[in-house]
Amino acid sequence: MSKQLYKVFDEVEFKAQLLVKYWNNFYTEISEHLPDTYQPEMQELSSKLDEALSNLIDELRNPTLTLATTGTTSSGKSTLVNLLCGAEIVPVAVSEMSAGAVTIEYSKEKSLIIHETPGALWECGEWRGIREEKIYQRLYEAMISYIENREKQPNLACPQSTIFYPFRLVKESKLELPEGTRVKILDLPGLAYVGDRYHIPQM
Ligand SMILES: Nc1nc2c(ncn2[C@@H]2O[C@H](COP(=O)(O)OP(=O)(O)O)[C@@H](O)[C@H]2O)c(=O)[nH]1
Ligand SMILES: [Mg+2]
Repeated sequence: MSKQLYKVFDEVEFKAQLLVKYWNNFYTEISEHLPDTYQPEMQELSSKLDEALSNLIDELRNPTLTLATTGTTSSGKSTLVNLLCGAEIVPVAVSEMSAGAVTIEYSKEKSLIIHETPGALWECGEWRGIREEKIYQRLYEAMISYIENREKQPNLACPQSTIFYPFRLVKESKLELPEGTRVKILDLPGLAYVGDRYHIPQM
């Protein structure tokens, strides 16, 4: 499977390199006939194409596999994410708990980033080498603070966090992902739907 995938990726990369080569040839040729005033625009086009090519090559060599949770509030999304991580790092609760998206990216080193968001009343920042309990605690505090204040402060944006963690899904799996694949798990907040009498958020 991963060999076939590599072949497709190699072909796409080859075609993209070819396109850049055609452009460069065309650019050299047309430059001789165009007045100097066109040069800055042509150079800008060239550098944008180079940038797009390097982004494409980066994505092809390090593709991202993203797993995201979806479901009603309190349906067990965060519990499942913790199971896949092999640690209690995202807050779990009987009532509505998850507020804002938590992205967990596979990494050998552990760290937590709580991003600066409009009106944030909780501590934002980056903590490297952070322990599991501290990750849980910081996320818990941010989420509770958001849930308690969102009515009073209508411009309050929900917390956005990224955890870097050596999670079980990759460490102990036999997924045989292509080398260089980035793996992300997204723990998304659920929404109580109309008629769902069991999962009504506590306002
Ligand atoms: N009985 C039972 N309870 C569960 C299960 N999964 C999660 N829970 C509980 O359901 C509640 C909500 O779980 P949580 O993962 O926070 O749900 P989320 O809102 O979808 O993220 C928590 O009290 C969990 O302990 C399960 O498989 N069985
Ligand atoms: Mg949750």
